Amino acid sequence: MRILHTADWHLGRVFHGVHLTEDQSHLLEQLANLIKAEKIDVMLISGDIYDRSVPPADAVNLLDDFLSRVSLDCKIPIILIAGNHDSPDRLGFGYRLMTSQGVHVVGRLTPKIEPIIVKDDFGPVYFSGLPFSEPAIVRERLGDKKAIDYNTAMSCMTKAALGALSNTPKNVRKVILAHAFIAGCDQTDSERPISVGGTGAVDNACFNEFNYVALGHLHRPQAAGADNIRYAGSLMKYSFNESGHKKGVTIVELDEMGKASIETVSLNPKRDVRRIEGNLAQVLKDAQSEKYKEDYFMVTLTDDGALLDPMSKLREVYPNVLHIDRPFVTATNGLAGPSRDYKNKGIVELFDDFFNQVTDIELNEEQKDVFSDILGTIDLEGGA
Ligand SMILES: [Mn+2]
Repeated sequence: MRILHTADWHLGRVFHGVHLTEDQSHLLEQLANLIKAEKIDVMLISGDIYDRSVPPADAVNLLDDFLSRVSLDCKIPIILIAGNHDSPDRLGFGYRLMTSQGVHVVGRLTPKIEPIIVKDDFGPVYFSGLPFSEPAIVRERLGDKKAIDYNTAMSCMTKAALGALSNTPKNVRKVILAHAFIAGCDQTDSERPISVGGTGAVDNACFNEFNYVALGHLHRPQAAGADNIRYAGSLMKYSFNESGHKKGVTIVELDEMGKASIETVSLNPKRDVRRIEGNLAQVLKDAQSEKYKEDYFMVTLTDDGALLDPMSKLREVYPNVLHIDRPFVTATNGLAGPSRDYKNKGIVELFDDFFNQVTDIELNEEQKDVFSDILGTIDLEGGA
């Protein structure tokens, strides 16, 4: 059986003020073609389908178009679960109706975790979908008091999923979808922490009985302690710290014995997310040979002096510069006030103190002279 595993689409995401729906649509178009070309038998989406609990209409339309197209054209089952960004109830709207079309949406955690059965030439494969659920929800819905944190909550859910399979032969093939932070895995800047004030970490031992574990939540594609327990990673880069990631989807070939072979396939974004560094003049000059001008850029400017409207200058060559970082100009908030003896200091000395605070650089004698000269041309008393 050929399983396509993807996660963390975050449809409707806004990145530094830019709506990403067009970029996401471009990637889903490739994904739909890939499903056909790779003869995929079942598709899994492991949570964070939307970026917010109330997604914008464009994002809802995009998901609607994609699910309809893949379900009607390719006629393969699709299984999706809610992540910590999704509203379980809104995502789950109409799920009983869609199930008959092969689109299985698991929004809310239900007391019985019904498996979804997909057959191949070797027999059935049982898929269990665990929607993201806080420990209190797990205690309430599954009636299991042992769910006191995210780790024990996940154990309760996997136990319930296995319980629902108790009438099947012991070596039947099993796949599970979950949205969680597995201890020891790499985080990025674009995930919302699962738990406030705790780690929210889950031990992967609770997945031992499953042939493949399709995880969502972490945005870097990675194995979670074993080859068959994986994060597919996010659909695209959602922070500048992910500029070095290779985003895509995972294709899992599940053999007769339930052994999972993994292949990762990259997707080509409409606009990539890049970081460049240099002084303003150099960055503008290098832009002549830059092939990817339309990409989303973060520019780290190494200049230490004042720059007149660097954003406009950069956007003339890179229209999608979204963020400028000035590491050699320290933030102007949180300035320490003037020192105690400021009344005994001259204006040049006071400026030197201020300049030192915002740039970490001491004025040299030549700069002090220039400052004094300019000062001489200004009427500081404000007299008539
Ligand atoms: Mn996510």
